Amino acid sequence: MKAAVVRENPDGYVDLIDNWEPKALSFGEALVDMEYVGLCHTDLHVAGADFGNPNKIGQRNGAFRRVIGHEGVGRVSKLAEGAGDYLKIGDRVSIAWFYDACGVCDYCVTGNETFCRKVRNSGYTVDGAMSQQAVVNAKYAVKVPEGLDPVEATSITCAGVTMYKSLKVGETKPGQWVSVHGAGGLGNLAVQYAHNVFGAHVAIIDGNDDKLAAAKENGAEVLINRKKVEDVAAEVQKATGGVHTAQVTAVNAAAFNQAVDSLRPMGKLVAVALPQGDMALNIAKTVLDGIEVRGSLVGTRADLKEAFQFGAEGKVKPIVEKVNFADMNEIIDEMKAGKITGRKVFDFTTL
Ligand code: 8ID
Ligand code: ZN
Repeated sequence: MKAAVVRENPDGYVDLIDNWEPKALSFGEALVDMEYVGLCHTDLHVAGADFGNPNKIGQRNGAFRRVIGHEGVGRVSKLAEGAGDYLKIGDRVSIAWFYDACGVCDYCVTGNETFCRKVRNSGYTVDGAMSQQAVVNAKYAVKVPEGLDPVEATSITCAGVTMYKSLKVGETKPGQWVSVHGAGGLGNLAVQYAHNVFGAHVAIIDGNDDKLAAAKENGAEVLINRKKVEDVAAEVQKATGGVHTAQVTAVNAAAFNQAVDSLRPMGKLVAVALPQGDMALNIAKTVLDGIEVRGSLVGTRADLKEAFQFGAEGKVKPIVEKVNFADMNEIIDEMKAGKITGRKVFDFTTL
């Protein structure tokens, strides 16, 4: 069957292969017939070995090649022993970056399971969703609610839950100002969750006017094209008086510095994007203004369930476009060039 795998010498692109087979099911696992899979910028990081070579992690034999993908939605087609307590045949489930964890460590039992030291990640440390079938751990595969479009659900599986969680991590309150640096797949959903779920005001920053226009339709009140202004942070400060929370989704270290300078005293920077490098943090400003910096990583099963529910209720509506599996490397190029508004979602139902 067809799958998109990381190249033998990872170069940021994928090989599309026809002869891939999912692993045999173990106790507690289920097989999923894939319907739709969105492409997240993290897939590009994985394919480029930005976090280490994924073909060498969890290696089973010499020919090992990792299947990418963690914005997957499909239907359960087979259950191993022990899986039927949690899923049944025909259930529509998601395949998210958070694949599973140990379930017993301090992180797992306190609702911080994504930080488990034994965590496994779809499309990185285990095979992901970009294949006609995929294996899930039935205890960990979050169901997609009835009433949520499966194509839209793919975007909530990573981009949506990530920003819903990071707005929680930023302790976003109604009426506060949130700046969203980067209006890509994550950024446009950050606008929707911030405005429609958390009741916040949103300032959005990107270099692409189409993405800013989409953000405006979704409720952003301050739009800043970073390529058309001299000082992004000064513009944010002028328009908002300084934001309470800055959400950084831009794959660009400079955006982190702009985000710090956009904060008001006691503001929180939430780091979400994963560019290579370090962020500069002026010590005096951090101390004198009581600045907080927090990292935020996807979401737990509970976060994803909640994030899906807001989608099912129509409070957030991902911007999605169905595309062909065969065009994946061209779409990777579009994402690298920052040309995608919302998400491109690969259609596995027509393969
Ligand atoms: O759990 C997590 N922390 C998590 C989850 C999912 C994704 C983290 N990520 C990471 C990805 O690995 C990636 O590094 O978040 C980052 C954004 O993912 P994405 O939204 O899927 O990428 P995208 O659709 O390509 O959007 C990136 C946007 O950043 C803009 C681009 O124009 C694009 O719209 N951008 C850039 I590049 N530099 C900018 C800047 N200086 C900028 N926008 C504002 N200021
Ligand atoms: Zn992702």
